[in-house]
Amino acid sequence: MWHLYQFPLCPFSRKVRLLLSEKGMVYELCRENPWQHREAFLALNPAGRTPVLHDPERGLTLADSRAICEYLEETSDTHPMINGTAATRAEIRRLVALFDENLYGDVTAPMLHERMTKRIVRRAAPDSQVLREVIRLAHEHLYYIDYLLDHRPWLAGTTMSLADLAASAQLSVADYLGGIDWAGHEQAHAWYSVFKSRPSFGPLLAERMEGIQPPVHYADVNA
Ligand SMILES: N[C@@H](CCC(=O)N[C@@H](CS)C(=O)NCC(=O)O)C(=O)O
Repeated sequence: MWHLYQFPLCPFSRKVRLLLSEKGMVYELCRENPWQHREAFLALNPAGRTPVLHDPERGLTLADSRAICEYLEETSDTHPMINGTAATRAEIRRLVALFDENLYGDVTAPMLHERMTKRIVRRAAPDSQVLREVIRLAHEHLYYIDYLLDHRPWLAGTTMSLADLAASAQLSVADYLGGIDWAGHEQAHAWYSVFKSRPSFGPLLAERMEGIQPPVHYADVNA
């Protein structure tokens, strides 16, 4: 069976978890705090980052969420998430890169730093100026998601794809940490609400990072 090394607020692990669940694949969660630089974990992934997907029986180790998702797509026939014409597949990959890099860099990573790393690792208070700027940048990303959804039912086209999983994984972590103000983003909010109701999303919404409580709306599928 696959073992997924992750911690509850890692957005890249969330993307892999959503993909595994949407494909109906069974896996076991292994808690890993990458900031602890555990030797056995570094042996699996010298980059020291989550997620890592490991199959002990086959001695197979996959690291980096995009490499993992591509592997799962190539080796599983169920519920393809990088699908359609070559142009559609290129659009899916463009958006996955945009959400993994820009949405993460502008919003999720600074939120994680201010609200998780500072609290758990450094025992310092968040910087309110940084938090305000992150919420402003989150609005910019949500405007772009609104724009995409004005033109298509799903982010990359007519069907749900890895682009939707990548965006919702980042937004769910930012939302947990109080970085998302959904007001004025009807399209993005309606799309995200559909996601919150999917069976693949339920376990993510139910999980908590110790010492950090999400806002009340976070796990409410009607909010
Ligand atoms: N490009 C990588 C990014 C993974 C990543 O940045 N993971 C973070 C946790 S969300 C991490 O492990 N950071 C620890 C570190 O960079 O030392 C992926 O897609 O898997």
